[in-house]
Parts: sequence; structure tokens; C-alpha cells
Amino acid sequence: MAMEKQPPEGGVARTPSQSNTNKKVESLETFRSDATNQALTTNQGVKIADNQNTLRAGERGPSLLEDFIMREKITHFDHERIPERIVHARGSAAHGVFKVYESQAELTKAAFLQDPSKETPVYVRFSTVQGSRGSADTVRDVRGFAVKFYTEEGNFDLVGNNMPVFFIQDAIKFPDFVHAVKPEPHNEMPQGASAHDTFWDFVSLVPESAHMVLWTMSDRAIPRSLRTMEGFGIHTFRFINAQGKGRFVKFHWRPTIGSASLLWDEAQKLAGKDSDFHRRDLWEAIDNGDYPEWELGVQIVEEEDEHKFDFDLLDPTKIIPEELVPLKMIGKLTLNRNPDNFFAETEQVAFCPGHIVPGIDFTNDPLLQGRLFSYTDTQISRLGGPNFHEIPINRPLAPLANGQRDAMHRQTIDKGQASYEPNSIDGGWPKETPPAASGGGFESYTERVEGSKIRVRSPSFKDHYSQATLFWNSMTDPEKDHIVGAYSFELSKVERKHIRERQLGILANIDETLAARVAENLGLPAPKKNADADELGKSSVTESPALSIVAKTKPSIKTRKVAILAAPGADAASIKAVQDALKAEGAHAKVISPTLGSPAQGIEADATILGMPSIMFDGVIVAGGKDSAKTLSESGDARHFVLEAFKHLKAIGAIGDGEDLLAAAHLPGGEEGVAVGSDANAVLKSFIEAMSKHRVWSRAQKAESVPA
Ligand code: HDE
Repeated sequence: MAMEKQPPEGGVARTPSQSNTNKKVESLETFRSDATNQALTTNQGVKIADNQNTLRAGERGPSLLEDFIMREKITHFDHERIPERIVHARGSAAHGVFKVYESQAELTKAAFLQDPSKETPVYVRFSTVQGSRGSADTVRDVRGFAVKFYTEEGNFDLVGNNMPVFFIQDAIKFPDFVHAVKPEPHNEMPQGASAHDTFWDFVSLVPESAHMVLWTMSDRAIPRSLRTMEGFGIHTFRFINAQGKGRFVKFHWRPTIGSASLLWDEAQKLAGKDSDFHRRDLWEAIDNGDYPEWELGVQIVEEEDEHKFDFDLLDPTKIIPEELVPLKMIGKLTLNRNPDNFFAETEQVAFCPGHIVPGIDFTNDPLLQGRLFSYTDTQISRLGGPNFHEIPINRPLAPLANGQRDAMHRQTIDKGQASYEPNSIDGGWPKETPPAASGGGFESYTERVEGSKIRVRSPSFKDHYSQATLFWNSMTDPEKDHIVGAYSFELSKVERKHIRERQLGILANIDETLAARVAENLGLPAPKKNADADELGKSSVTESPALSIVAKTKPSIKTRKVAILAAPGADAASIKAVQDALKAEGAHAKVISPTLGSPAQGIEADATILGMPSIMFDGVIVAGGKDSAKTLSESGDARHFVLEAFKHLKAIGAIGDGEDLLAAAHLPGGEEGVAVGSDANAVLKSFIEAMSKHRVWSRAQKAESVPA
């Protein structure tokens, strides 16, 4: 029998300092089941002799109710699914570790932020928001970026997104927002997309959404990879140090390989050709040893500076521009292990913004305050009761003991008679731990609060446009074009004209040129800014390069994917040269051929042209060899492959006769980002240089006329 016994849990006296990374791994290992060399059994441990046939009365007779083996198997199967998450249903996750660069004792007493030699285990789940569990990865949507730190002082969940702001300011609006963005209730369409009437109806009526909607219409909503996304805690939190001093903090995750996005055309095609595109990319990167990494950055604001900004720190629709408060990088997150079982780990992991540890605390952000309630509540119906913390992936590394008992699916066998505190029967255990500079019990930060019991929005939350304008002004030209394209695409799908017009009004309050460009595509008159829009507030920062992805591109091709197009008769030497050069740069090359088999001596095709189209790669190189070039030039699929790569602004290279394919596809040589020639090394040099910029932006206008 494969299952192992549960370890003892409640009431075990262990000191907090005992734990380390290995313990988490060990504690999870205790629950892992490996059926190697195990007999097939029922859930009661009875060995099964026949797993092929139901017990029946006679060879051709009816099945018998007494067949406990068949009934147990089918009953369990009937209940395999649990409710998917109401939002963020589609997700992928991985194990990893977090290490702080140096002690952050001045800022916080949180134990996992003190010692640079210590590794804290983490489990990180990325997700889309709108679509159901089986929806496509590359839809236009916000991405969840949820990190569970298994610290020695208990679990800390940083449940963030890949955008630093949110659609609404108050938690009470969340069900409205989610009902509007989810597929429409009458026909359950569209899946995984916000391009429909109810979403735009809601956001055009709720101007506080303007800033975040602009982010979702930007390239941030179609990341190239989960590994190239930034992450944000969004809300302002607090750090508290050992002396009890509190400071405000915003959390940021920055990918070390830099940020990159898809183009909208690629994202849409990928949704059909590989709906697991992001999930696969994350899995393969970890499998290949290309461990994804992010730096943790913090923006710190002293308490006395709380009111010095032109926005409210408690307003989750605002960023703190880095020009006002720079990012301080304090540590690194590395994802280094794929899960063993999707359901047990990724589907059952339960995050909650309320899971914090001493040294970290909340603020009064009204969105955060509502979230503190919602997440535990949702787990109760999703995971079947209040014992979800006992599921292996959710168990803290820190020892736990309390008087909580029973309930659905309780696994712990609590010893002793006293499930209350104080008690004199079990020696008074478990007992409170007074707060202390380190290792003490959790103590909420003391904050003076006074006011009337009222339902109002603070007037300091009323500026809905100036940071949206800041975002728009900080975009490069191609990014602005993409934003115009995204609003135009989405609003063109909205059936009700009055909704399109109302949203254009919001855009005019952000930027009249933006509104005019979208209006033109919708065949509507360009609206003017509302007379009072500027009265609502002004941003002291008017441009912030940190908000642009293109402006921050890191020149590297590390972990990027390159297709080497080759047909039978290809030149093996040039293929080998390409493979070696790309490997040396940390990129991955795949040989793509019209059919599987061997296009050149000693070279095997990794995939077919139709099986792995150009949208799955960051660049394409056509191998040399006369026969190969002839076959490729005559193939519509091969011509489409390079045309599409050209349209998507990817680096293209052709060695020797390989250039014939570019000519057959009517791709002129000498274009920026198109390297051709008989010297493989020279071609590779320019190819690598072009690909390290991720895309050849200067080609954008020309690419528009390419029909691929
Ligand atoms: Fe969530 N959110 N949320 N959210 N959220 C959930 O919890 C909720 C918000 C975020 O990978 C749910 O376990 C409310 C902001 C992520 O498992 C639910 C409000 C941010 C994930 C819930 C918000 C997030 C969730 C659904 C407004 C970024 C996926 C399933 C007050 C800072 C975590 C679940 C994972 C999931 C409620 C707004 C991020 C229903 C009420 C803002 C990354 O509890």
C-alpha cells in the first residue's frame, strides 16, 4: 500500500528556529505516494486480483451490486472534481526558494528576511483571471502571481498580480466586477476574454477602473511567458521592525531575464494552436534547468510621509511612481522544481492575503480589508471545509497547535483532553507566546483609528485619470499602437453603441489622442475631455520609463526559442553551427521540418512545421542546402512560417541557399532583423543581436501589410 502514515502534528513542542528548507521538502515528502513495487489495492488496502472485469452473474449477465471493488472505484471517480476557483481558475505553479540578499532587520523583524544564508521554500501559482480551468493561457487578461512562503514563523502569502493596480477601490464592488468580466450569463461567452458587453458596460460606468483597464489593454495583459512577467503586491502593506517601528511597503517582483510580451495576433493564434503555451513554457524551463528567477523589490515610505503624495497610499488604483520612491531589491525567488501532481499541489493550494507573519502587517486599503475575509471563505466551499490547512501543499513548515478541532476531513489525531485555553488538564498547553523582538507571537501593529461609522469613499480616492495618463505617456510608440489596437478590438466586439461611446468618454479623460485614435477605428466621433476631469487630481510625475516593457528590454537571448527550418538535403554543418552558437548563448534551438525524420546527416527533426508553428518561437533560421531550400520554397507552410515570423517582428536568418525561401516568401533581404549570407557565423552574429532586442520594432509598419 502506497500511502504513508501522517506525522504527528498538534501539541508537538518544537522551537521555531528548528526549521529549514529541507524540512518543508521532508514534510511534503511524507505525503507523496510512489506506487513503484506496490500491489494494486482498494482504499481499504485489500489486494485486487482482477481490475478488468466487473463482477457479474454469468459471462453475459447483469453486474452485481455487491462488487465493492467496482463501486469504490467508480464512486471515487464520480467525485474527482472540486469546484474551480471563482476567479483565477486557470493556473500553473512550481516549487522554489527565496533568499534575502542581506538582513532587512532595519525594516522588518520577519525571520525569513534576516539571514542571507537561509533559503525559504516557496510555492508560486500563476493564473489568468477570467477564464475557466480549461481556458487558453494566452488570452488578454490580468495574471495572478501568488507566492506562498513557508517561513519558520508560519506561512506568508503574497497574493499579487502582474499589474500594480486594480479595477476597483472597495471590496464590496468585487462581485459586480467579476460578474461583469466573466462570460455573459445567458450564453456563457466569451471564454477567457473581456471583449464583450457586460465588461465594458461596467467599466465605462465605473471610472475608478480607467487606470487598470488601460494596463489590461497594454502588452502587460499578453505576456510572452510567465517567466517574463513582473509581479506586484498592489496594496500598501506595512513592515514592522524589532523596535516596533512601522513603515509602509509596496512589493514588486522583477524577472531577472527581463519582461517581454506577445503580439496580439500571436496571442490569439497561440490560444488555438497551443492553449497550454505558458504552462508548457514554465514546465519546460524548469525541466531544462533554466530556473525562472525574480528579484523582490520594495518601495518604502516612512509613516510621516504618508500624506505627502498626490494620491492616497491606501488607494489600490494607484502606483507609487519609482521616480518618487525608488525600488530597493532585497532578495531573489528561484523556481526550481515542477510539481508532482497538478491536483494535489496546484489545484489544492490555498492562498490568502491574511496569511502574514510577525514583521508584516496590513493597512486600511478597503480592497485589501475585504480580501482578508474572502479567501478563507472561498476555500471552505472549494476545499470542502475549514481543515484545508492540513492539505500537504498548504501545511505550514512552522509547528502548529491550537484548540481547533474536528470538522470535515480532519486528518490530525489530536491527543489530550483540553481543546480549550486556558486549561489545567493538559498542563495549560498550547500556550500563548508574548510578542518579542524575534520569535514572539504575532502582534497587530498599533494604529490609532477614529471616525464615524459611515459608508463613504474618501475624497482622496477621487482622481481616476491622472495616473492612467502617466501610464499612457510612459509608453513607447509601438506600445501605444498596441493599446489603441486593443481598445479598438475589444470595443468593436461590444454590441451596444452607447457602451462604446461611454468608454470613449473615459479614454478622452485619459488622453484625447488615445480617444481619437480608437474612435476612428470604431467609426465614432472623437470625444473631448470632460471639463472637470482635471479637477479630480494631477500626477506630479508625468512620465515613468519603468512602466514601459519595451524601454526596459534586457538585451539577452537566454532561454529564448529558435526554429531551424530544414528539409531533407539540408546542410548538417550549418545546422550544427547554429545549434552550438545558440546553446552558448543559453537559447534553445529546435529543428523544424515538413515531416519528422532526418533532414540532414546526423540531425533529427524535433517537430513538424505544422506541429510547431513560428508563433511558438522567438526567431527563425533557415538552414543551408540546395535541396532543402527547394523543398521549403515550394511549401506554402514553410513560406507562411517565415512570413509570419516577419509579421511578428522576429529575428530571421538564412544561411546560404536558405535565402531562397525568403525570396519565395517575398521577404526582401537587407531588412532590419533579417540576416542572410553564406557565412553561418556572420548570419548568426546579426541574428543574435536582433533577437536580443526581443522584437524588431522598426519593422512594425512594414509588417502590417504582411498577410500571414
Ligand atoms: Fe483575489 N480572489 N480577490 N485578488 N486573487 C481569489 O481566492 C478577491 C484581488 C488574486 O493562485 C479567490 O482562492 C476579492 C486583488 C490571486 O490560488 C477569491 C477581491 C488581487 C488569486 C478572491 C480580490 C488578487 C486570487 C478565488 C477584492 C491582486 C489566485 C479563489 C476585494 C493583489 C490565487 C481563491 C491562487 C483568488 C477574492 C481582488 C489576486 C474569491 C474579494 C486586488 C493571484 O477569494
